Amino acid sequence: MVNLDYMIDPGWPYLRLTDDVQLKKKVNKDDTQEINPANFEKTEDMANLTFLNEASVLHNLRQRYYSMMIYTYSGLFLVFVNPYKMLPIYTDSVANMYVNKRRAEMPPHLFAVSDLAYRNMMSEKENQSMLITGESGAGKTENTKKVISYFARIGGSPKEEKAKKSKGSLEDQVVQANPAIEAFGNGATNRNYNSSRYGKFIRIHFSEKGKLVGGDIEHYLLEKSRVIKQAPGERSFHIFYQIMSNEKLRKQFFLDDDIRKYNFVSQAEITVPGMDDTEEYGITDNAFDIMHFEPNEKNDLYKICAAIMHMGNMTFKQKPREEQAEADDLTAATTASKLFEVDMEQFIGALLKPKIKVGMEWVSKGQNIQQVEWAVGALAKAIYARMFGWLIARCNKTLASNPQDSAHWIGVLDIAGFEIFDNNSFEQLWINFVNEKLQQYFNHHMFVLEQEEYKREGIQWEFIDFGLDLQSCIDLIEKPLGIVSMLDEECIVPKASDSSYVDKLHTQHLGKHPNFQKPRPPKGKQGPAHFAIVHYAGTVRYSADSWLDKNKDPLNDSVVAVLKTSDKKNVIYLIWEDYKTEVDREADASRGKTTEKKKGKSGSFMTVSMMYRESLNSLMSMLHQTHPHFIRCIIPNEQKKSGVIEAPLVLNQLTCNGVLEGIRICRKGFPNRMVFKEFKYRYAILAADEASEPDAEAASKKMLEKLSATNKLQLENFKVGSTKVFFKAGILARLEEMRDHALSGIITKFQSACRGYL
Ligand code: AOV
Ligand code: MG
Repeated sequence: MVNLDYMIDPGWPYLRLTDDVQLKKKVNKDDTQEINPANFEKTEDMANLTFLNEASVLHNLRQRYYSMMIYTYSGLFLVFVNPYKMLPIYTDSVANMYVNKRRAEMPPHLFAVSDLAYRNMMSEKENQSMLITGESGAGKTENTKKVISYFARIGGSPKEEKAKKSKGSLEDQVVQANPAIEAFGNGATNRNYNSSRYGKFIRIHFSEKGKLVGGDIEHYLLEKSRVIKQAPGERSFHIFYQIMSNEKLRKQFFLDDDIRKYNFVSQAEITVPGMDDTEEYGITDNAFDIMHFEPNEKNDLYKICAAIMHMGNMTFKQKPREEQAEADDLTAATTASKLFEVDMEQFIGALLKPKIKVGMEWVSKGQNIQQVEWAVGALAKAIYARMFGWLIARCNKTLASNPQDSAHWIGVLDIAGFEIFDNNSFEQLWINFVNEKLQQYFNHHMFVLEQEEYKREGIQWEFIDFGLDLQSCIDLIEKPLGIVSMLDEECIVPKASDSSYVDKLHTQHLGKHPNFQKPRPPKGKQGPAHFAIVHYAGTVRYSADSWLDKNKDPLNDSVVAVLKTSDKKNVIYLIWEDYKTEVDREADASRGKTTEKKKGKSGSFMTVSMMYRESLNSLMSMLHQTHPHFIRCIIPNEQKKSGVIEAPLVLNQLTCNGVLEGIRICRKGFPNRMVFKEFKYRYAILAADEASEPDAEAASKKMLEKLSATNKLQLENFKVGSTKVFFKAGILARLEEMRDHALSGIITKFQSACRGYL
């Protein structure tokens, strides 16, 4: 007896059989799905599959992946499965092959979609967007880089060839902004050694003639907690280790040779397999040169990182019998202040006794040791996040195009996909909300296109906007009295807590809103949760612990005021330039200026949610001005191994990334289409007399009449347009079967005729 278990993918009931073994297993009929006819094997576009089901999609992607065909279309989606090995498919010569080609002319490829976007932009005079999503490690960032290089190439002018050699052509800069930003925005996680800890939208601007004229970058949701805390097996942002690999910088910034001395950045890993920090430092530094950063600007960025490392070593102790902390050892604080070019006494004083306004009076507020340590962490994170924002703005300055030159743009969105973890918090709510919105955008876009196609073909068929399917979940999150607004409200209620917030949510929505549920009890490694939201991709359990703090994200204004005493040329000053401390606001008010910073309802500052919402709204309104293209990246296994597909992992992603949702809405209409000519030739054998009519349209109509009159094809299963026939999912397979049957009948007849003749 052969043990067959090892041949079965864990994704049962989707079995994988080896050629020489016939595996028989009893399964429930409901657990099975129909197989497509053989001519659909490894199909390039899964929308053509006549049976559009999960098993077929998985099977098709898997079979193609085994042949390293890593790109596959699924209707409007381009699906990518991470090959985890370098394939020679991104070379200049391959890129050239895709220039000016229609989708059907070449195998599915990222370049095909990129070229389509460029051509659309030129012909429709419309902005374009490429939406690249997927789980961590799926390949979003690598694909983004390839897209940007493709656009830089086709938009680059030959005149720039010379400039290119001399460093710093626009084409180079558009590409080189990435390594500069990645050093500060990426870090090693267990899932991905080069994980982007932020989302980005890069716009490439083109002139009327399609020439590259500039670019700009917007960033979202930087995971700043990584600056002070790393999970086991992970590292902080790459730049810290790059700085530590360079002796000159270590000396200049008073850093010890041993990185383990720096608490903030050495809680877990300090090296990454296959990554040479010295070499990476060279790449980062060179990218800054290409981006035309001044030597003092890039030096300041490194310096701030070093100061943050020193800040992590500041130690405090509790004063005996007092609720007040004091400095323990001042070495680290002295070095950090020196690097920030601020007065150490003021710096430490602001941390220990921040000034706050009580009524009309400014008073010093005592802080205990936990409060001070917390404030140092919050400050380190805020400095890093603001520095990151400044760095991107600085890149944008270099990439800026002359507004008159820019006619259109193509935006590339590289943003984390839907997340369902064992523990889901505020961060996951936002990621999932963004994805819910993006999926709605996709559904709506598909609806519009379908309607247009049906109209063009003169077919009567009323769809309901597929985008509305997601509206109720979106409302639950964003409407007044929704999850986010109630959180914002709770942040200004005195004595409010995470649990008072949860209570209010329950009272408001439990049993009343279909997308709001009591969480199921934790399973396996799951932690406790307070509520669950039914997203399109699945039901997610959320814990509301620390949400009030995460949303308020309080910062010690007094210490910011001290940082703002640094020289106005220093980056540490520049990153705070537009931040209004309470003192600044008071000074502005007395000068009669209204503060620039927007205020919340009660006059408090913007919450984190308010800022996120603003940037999400601006992203969505930009996307709505574009013709979108959707790329879905899939991680095939969790071991970073090439050629291995873990079926449940892939299936789960197909659900979360909307590929199956796309198929679901496809099935509502008539997803398989065939132009009259093709229909006539392929199925002539089923209605030979009718097919003899020379005109393809007339012949097709007659054939269809005959097929439905003989009950071989039901009227509700097809529609006749002005150039093609539309079929419900599964109908083509039936026609194929009939065709096979008819063909084998002919062959049998022919064979017996031959035999008789012999
Ligand atoms: P991500 O952007 O989707 O994750 P990356 O683009 O960083 O993922 O890809 C992760 C790793 O997969 C890369 O470092 C490569 O080793 C490999 N990889 C990705 N694309 C390709 C490709 N086209 N060819 C070969 N290898 C590839 V994250 O930013 O973590 O959400 O947060
Ligand atoms: Mg990434």
